[in-house]
Order: sequence, then structure tokens, then C-alpha cells
Amino acid sequence: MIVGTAGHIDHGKTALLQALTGQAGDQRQEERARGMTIDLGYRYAALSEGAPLTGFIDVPGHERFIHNMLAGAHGIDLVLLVVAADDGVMPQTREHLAIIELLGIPQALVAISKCDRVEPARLADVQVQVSELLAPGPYAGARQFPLSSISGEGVDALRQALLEAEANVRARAVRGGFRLAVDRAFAVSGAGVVVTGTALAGRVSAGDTLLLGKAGKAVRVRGLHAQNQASLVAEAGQRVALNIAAERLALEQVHRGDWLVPEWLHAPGVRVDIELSLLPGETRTFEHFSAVHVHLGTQDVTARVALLEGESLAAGQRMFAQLLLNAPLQAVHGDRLVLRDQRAQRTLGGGKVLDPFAPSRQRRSDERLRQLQVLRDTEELEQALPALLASAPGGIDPQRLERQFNRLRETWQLPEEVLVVATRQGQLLFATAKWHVLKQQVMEQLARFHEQEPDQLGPDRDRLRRFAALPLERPAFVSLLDELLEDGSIASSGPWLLCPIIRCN
Ligand SMILES: Nc1nc2c(ncn2[C@@H]2O[C@H](COP(=O)(O)OP(=O)(O)O)[C@@H](O)[C@H]2O)c(=O)[nH]1
Ligand SMILES: [Mg+2]
Repeated sequence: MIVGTAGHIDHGKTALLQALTGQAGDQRQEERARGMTIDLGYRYAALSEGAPLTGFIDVPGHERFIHNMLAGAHGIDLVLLVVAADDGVMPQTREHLAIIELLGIPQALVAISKCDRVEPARLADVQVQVSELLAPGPYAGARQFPLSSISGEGVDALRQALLEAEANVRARAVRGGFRLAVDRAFAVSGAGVVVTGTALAGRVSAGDTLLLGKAGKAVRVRGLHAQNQASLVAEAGQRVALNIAAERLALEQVHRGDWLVPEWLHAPGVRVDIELSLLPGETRTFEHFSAVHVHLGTQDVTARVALLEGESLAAGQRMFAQLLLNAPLQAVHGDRLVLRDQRAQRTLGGGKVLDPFAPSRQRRSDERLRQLQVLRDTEELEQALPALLASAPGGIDPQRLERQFNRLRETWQLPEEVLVVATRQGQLLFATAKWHVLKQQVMEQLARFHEQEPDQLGPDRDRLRRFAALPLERPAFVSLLDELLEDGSIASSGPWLLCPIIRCN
């Protein structure tokens, strides 16, 4: 389990982790000396004897919080929101909370710190304040633990709650392809380049080959650490350090923000459709085509936002939107992202990735918006597919879906109503019923052609394709004709296509 801390500066985040783990605050000097196990800002401790190692993220400062939160958020299972009993809820408490809500971190617990400094009546007030703060969001009713990190009072109750959470942590998506968002890279003498990050999906083993960054340089995993311990495999939800090697791989070629993914998953895109939520506290409405910073994993990319359902978005509202990115983003369906203003100083809102390979044309069409609704409302490829196909008249490329959902073909359980059509340019998926309708339409159009052009033997393929004006790319159209020719529904004479006499008249 990975636990992140959040809360206003000086409210006692670091002191609390010290009380929970028994480990002293800033260990960075020491960590630096330990080679590959270096993981700045993280500490690992068992919450009780024999419990697995829990990773705690604690970074000093507000800006660093934001950046680390954005970077590590996918791996965080639980947030400890720390509110000091004397100050109560402060501006950074609100902003941190807004960010963890946007990022979709599954659970939160609240520590009311510095209880040794206040009277019981004040503590009660702050607890009410916190309840009200959380009430409208996903953490409504989150448990609160009044405590003092100095005297240790109340810390054990929180520890117990963390141990319970540890036991219930959701099983992560280990089935997809491995995804690591690189947050640091450094050289270790004797080993070479080491990168650290949180594994967002899948599993990696020593010896695997992965592609690095947008250029997709192939690197081999020579060795790895998971949750700060040497290991042969690491999987989603763990903090990972990978020792990577490739011909002429220099440290300068590896950057924070790079991804490591298997070859089949490597497909950075510059148009990403999302569901955008504007923070409730935003004072200005968000205008179509505003410039923003997009944070996803450890990536920070500037972009413009095309609103798809209107010209502006008011505080607290949601809308489908398309990110027009200035650099490619390696995203998959369901990823959470955060948008900050043009100067990357203020959090505006966030979103959920729906389609990392969004179309540039017809992006606001009814059909497209229907697809986006399906993508918003379903998590699983299998659930989404029939509805996606219903609004994809030209079929869908399965390789695209593999990357969009981070699911290799062999793991799919295709619903019966889905048809796999082989074309000269690879496979396409269609709704079985739609494919039959398309065949009917081609036959009708061919009959109409004969009516209109009685002097001609028939059209050739391309002429029929133009004449029929079906929403099919040429390879799919050719496959469709081949099926019709094969079962005798249409006939041919040289390049000319014709209706068999009996059927046409
Ligand atoms: N009396 C008291 N002081 C605390 C408590 N927790 C933290 N502090 C003090 O508050 C200050 C800020 O704490 P720190 O953990 O650095 O806050 P952070 O910025 O949220 O990490 C330090 O001087 C701590 O000793 C507490 O429960 N009781
Ligand atoms: Mg601190």
C-alpha cells in the first residue's frame, strides 16, 4: 500500500509520519548513499510487526506537494489528510483535497493533529469544519482521528485504521501492460542508469524489454527493486526502481515525465478526449480553447482545451473536452489528469481520459458524443464495445482498443454480437448486425446502379464504393464485397460487379 499525506504547511504531516513509522524526518542524505534504493520523499515501514511494507509519501512544501501528488497519484491507495486542531481548515487543505478528489484516489483518512494544543471545544469545532469540507465530495464521512504526534496520543487508533485499509486495498490492474511514469533518473556506479516511479499497471520482470519516452527507445531491464527491496518482479501499485540498459543509453536521455511501457502499448497521442471537471472554487468560467498545463503521471504538457459541448464551463461543472497537446501524452482510458493554469500555478480542474486517440474531425458530432458517454460510463472494454460499435459505422481497429484500454487482444472476451472482419490492412471490429445491414445496403445500391445505368455491365469496386457512399474505408469495403461474392449474393465479370439475375429482378 502507498499512503500519501496532504494538508496545509506546518499542520504536522512530517511529524505524524514520524510518529507512525518511528522513522526520523528527512532521510535524503542517507538515502542518497544507498544506491538503487533511493526514493526521495518516500519512506517504507511496516505498520505493525510482520505487516508488509507500506510506502509513505511526504514531500515538503506546497508546490512540491502538487508535483509529487500529480506524479505519484496513480499509485496512491489512501490519503492522510492532516488538519491541525489549532488552525483548522486552511487554503492548502482545500486545494490538496480538491486535487486528491480530481485524481480519484480511492480512500482518505483525516488526522486532526496538534490536539495537545487545543481545548476539547475547539477540537469539536474543527471536526465539524472537516466534515462539512468533505461532505460534498467522494470522501464524505471519512473517519477523523484526533491525535498528537508529540505525545503520541491517538496515533495508535490511526495506525489500526491504516492496517485495516492495508488489508482491503483494491486489487490493482496487474493484467494490463506494464506502465511506469518515471519520476527520477540517476546513475549508479557499476549499475548504470536507474529510474524510479510508481508502477501504474501490469508487471515487469528482470530481462524485459520496454520502450522509453516518446521516442520509444528500447531498453532492457537489468535489475529492479520494488517497495525498496531487491526483487525479480514488480507490479502495479508498487514503487519501483529499474536498472535499465541499452546501447549508448546516457542519463541525459531519460527524463522525469517519460514513460516505460511495452512495445505494443507505446502510442503517444496529441489529441486526447476527456471528461473535464472544473473545480467548484473556480472564480472564472473556463473558456473554449483556453491554454493549460496538463499533468498526467509525471508528464507536464501544455495544451489547449477544446470544449465539446459548449463555449464555456462554469465552476463545479463537467463537460466533454478535447486536449490539443503541444507534446504527445502516453495516456490510457481511465487515467486521471489535472489541469493547471497557463503558468502552472493554479489548479483549475481535472479529468478522466476517455480516448487517447481522439479524432480531429467530427469531434462534436452526436455520434462522437455518444461514444464519449459510453467511454465515461464504462470501465471495461467488453462492456463498452457493443455501444462503441453501435456508433462507429466504419468499424473499430482492435489495435487501437488494445492501446486505449491497455488490454492485449488475447485477454479480451469478445461479446457475441461483435464480429472480427479481416481486411488487407488488418482486422476491424463491427457489430455483427451492422455488418449484415451494410451487406444489404451494398446489394441494394448495386441494384440501383443497374437501374440507373442499364447500358453498363456493372460498376467496378471503387465506383460501387463511391456510388453506395457507405461509411467504410476501402479495405473494409473490399472485404465486404469479397464476402458477398463468395456467398453468391453478387456476381462479377472481370472487374465489373453485377447482381445475379434472379435476385435483382
Ligand atoms: N504540539 C504539537 N506540535 C506538533 C504536532 N505535530 C506537529 N507539530 C509541530 O508543528 C510543526 C510543523 O510540523 P511538520 O510535521 O513539519 O508539518 P508539515 O509541514 O505539515 O510537515 C513542527 O514544529 C512540529 O513539531 C502535534 O501533534 N502537536
Ligand atoms: Mg513536512
